Amino acid sequence: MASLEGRILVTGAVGQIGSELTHALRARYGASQVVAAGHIKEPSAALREGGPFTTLDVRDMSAVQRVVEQYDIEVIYHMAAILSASGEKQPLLAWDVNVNGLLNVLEVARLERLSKVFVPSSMAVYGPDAPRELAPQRCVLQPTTMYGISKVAGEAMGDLYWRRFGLDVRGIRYPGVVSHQTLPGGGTTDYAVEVFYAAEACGHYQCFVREDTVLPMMYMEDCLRATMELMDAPRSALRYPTSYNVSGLSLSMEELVSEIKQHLPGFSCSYAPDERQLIADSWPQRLDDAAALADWGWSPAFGLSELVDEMLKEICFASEIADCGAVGQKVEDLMQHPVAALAATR
Ligand code: AKB
Repeated sequence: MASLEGRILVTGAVGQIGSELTHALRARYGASQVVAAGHIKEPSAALREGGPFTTLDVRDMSAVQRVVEQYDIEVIYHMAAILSASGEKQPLLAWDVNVNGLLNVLEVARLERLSKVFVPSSMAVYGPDAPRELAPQRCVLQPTTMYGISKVAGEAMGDLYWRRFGLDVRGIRYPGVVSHQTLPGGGTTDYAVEVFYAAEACGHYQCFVREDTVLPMMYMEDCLRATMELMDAPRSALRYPTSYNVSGLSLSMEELVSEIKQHLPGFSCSYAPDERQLIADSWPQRLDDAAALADWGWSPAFGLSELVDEMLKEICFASEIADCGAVGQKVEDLMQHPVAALAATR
């Protein structure tokens, strides 16, 4: 088992990536070594009972400091954030959580002399003027969403804390992440997850972006591996420590639907684009991740058919063991989510 002197703190541990990252880190470092911090959303039993769990509002700097001292934290994975679609509805909240919350984490990490901080960025740092067909690692970043603006600020803050204080801050620009354990919430790329639950439970999905919308996506297993591989890499090898592009695959909704139909021939999808289409149209269709390959050996394992196979297998398995209740429950959760409700599955 890998070891660290202190413990790891995962903020946003009840979220889509945070929850699976917590499980992966607990498997690697030992359950008692990884503290999961959530805020409003209830944690699953596995998360709460699988190791230390605490409630934390990252906007409260003294609370962040208390948790870091109480649990003897050495490394933070700062996953707490407001995603793009929610951020457009509540831009001030998005700024407060994504920028002020991050500043609190960085400042506490500096004061408490932590060894590393992981700060996720996103393909949302690009705006409509960036090359859409293949967004380069480096270009002028002019996002048009509050979420994207907060992520550009986050990348720059991470760089500043390294240059000025020597704090080792690292980050990845995630594409849309597709997974089956914890639902995403409030993101633009959520449709690429919702479609699987709707396909299994109802045989139909009404999608909130057009069928020709192409965005970069990645399966959760690749996302977790990319995150841990970047954190393991020697700092001296990293030319863009806080902002690596990583790619998995790029696909249109049309392509995704046709791959799902290979498994579920009766599945149908209709399209009712809403305001999230504008966000999707402002993002690149593919990310150039040559720098991640060159600097720390990044290479994705999941293509479209592997991703669809795994998603349908896992969701189908969950529904079998829970007597068809689990998938229905996920669809109900989706319907209750204020943003996802706009794309109500039929
Ligand atoms: C979102 O859709 O907001 C996120 C992201 C791409 O950062 N999934």
